[in-house]
Amino acid sequence: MAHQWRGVIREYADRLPVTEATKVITLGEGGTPLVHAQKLSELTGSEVYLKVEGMNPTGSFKDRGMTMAMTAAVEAGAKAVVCASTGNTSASAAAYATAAGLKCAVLVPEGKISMGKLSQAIAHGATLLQVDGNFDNCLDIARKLGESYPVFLVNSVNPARIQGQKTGAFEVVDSLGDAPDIHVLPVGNAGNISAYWKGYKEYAAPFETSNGTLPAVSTKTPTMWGFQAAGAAPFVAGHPITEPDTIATAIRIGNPASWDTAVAARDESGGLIEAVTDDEILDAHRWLSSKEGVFVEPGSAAGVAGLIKKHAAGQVPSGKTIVITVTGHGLKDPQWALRTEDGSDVQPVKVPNDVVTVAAELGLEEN
Ligand code: AN7
Repeated sequence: MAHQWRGVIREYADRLPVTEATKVITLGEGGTPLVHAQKLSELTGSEVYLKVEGMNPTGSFKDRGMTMAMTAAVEAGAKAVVCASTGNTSASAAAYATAAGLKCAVLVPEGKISMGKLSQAIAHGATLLQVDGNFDNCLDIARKLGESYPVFLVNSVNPARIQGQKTGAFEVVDSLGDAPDIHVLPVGNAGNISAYWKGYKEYAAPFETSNGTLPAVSTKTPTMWGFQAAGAAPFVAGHPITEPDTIATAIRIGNPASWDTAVAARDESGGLIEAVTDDEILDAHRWLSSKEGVFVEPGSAAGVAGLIKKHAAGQVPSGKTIVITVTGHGLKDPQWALRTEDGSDVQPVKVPNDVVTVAAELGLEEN
């Protein structure tokens, strides 16, 4: 009988801090496609797969963590939740708060979040405040609200978020039959690289549950490769960046909350966190849409940009299995597809309502 996916909490309940009695808040997140990237595989000589997280209910990987955070908020008896966001967290929080029947407040940097994400938060009825500051300033305020006011913080500094997001690694292993050799992803606030590493480590060792010990699922853990936008690359600088700047607004973050766990993921896995320029990000964005058939938002293309850059430097091994998490949907921020490589706007060709002219415009000759 066909299996109906039940969302990440029910699918992976024995590996998450929930019980049978937990009232689960879910929109059916997870179970996203692992797509074989044909052209990236040809380029590198490795088998490259894309974990397409734009297929989550609100169009980004944030839903994996938000189902856990909102479930925890309800369990704690919260009436309202708050988050800071570059856009995707606010979209996800607003949707899951609606499902939970909770009030939701979101703090976003003024003018620096995409229209798609803004409209999601509004559509789901969140109170959206545009702060005169960047994401890091928003997160400071959100943390203080969570500490001193009756609102529940659902940013990834809440450990429930990381618990939910680790299921991305479980799904990759469940799809491939083992862990990949390299896992690549964009890095912003650094929750996701921390969560994947946690998931991979848990799957590679026996796991203690309240009902006994689960055997290891994978034989190994991957090397973690993270990529930041060059103008917002604190891990590359080795210190926070006060004025982060990149067109990839999702990852325009200068002071990542999950600093230590991200550094641990990098170092324990023998991996790296490097930077890619905005031009490299936009080239990778175009590569994914025009060569692989996968439409992502610019920030999501940072991992692919990193792989292409490392390949050009002769640093990508062949004959390996490489997974890249592409974190959010292209429809979140569609304007970037409407620019040509020289930066001008794409102008759709206008034609009269006439088949002969349309055929001529398409270069077709009548049979
Ligand atoms: C598409 O929504 O931080 O390194 O507030 O939206 O786990 O932060 C989003 C981050 C990558 C970086 N790709 O992940 C927010 C927010 C997309 C994102 C990241 C984000 P982390």
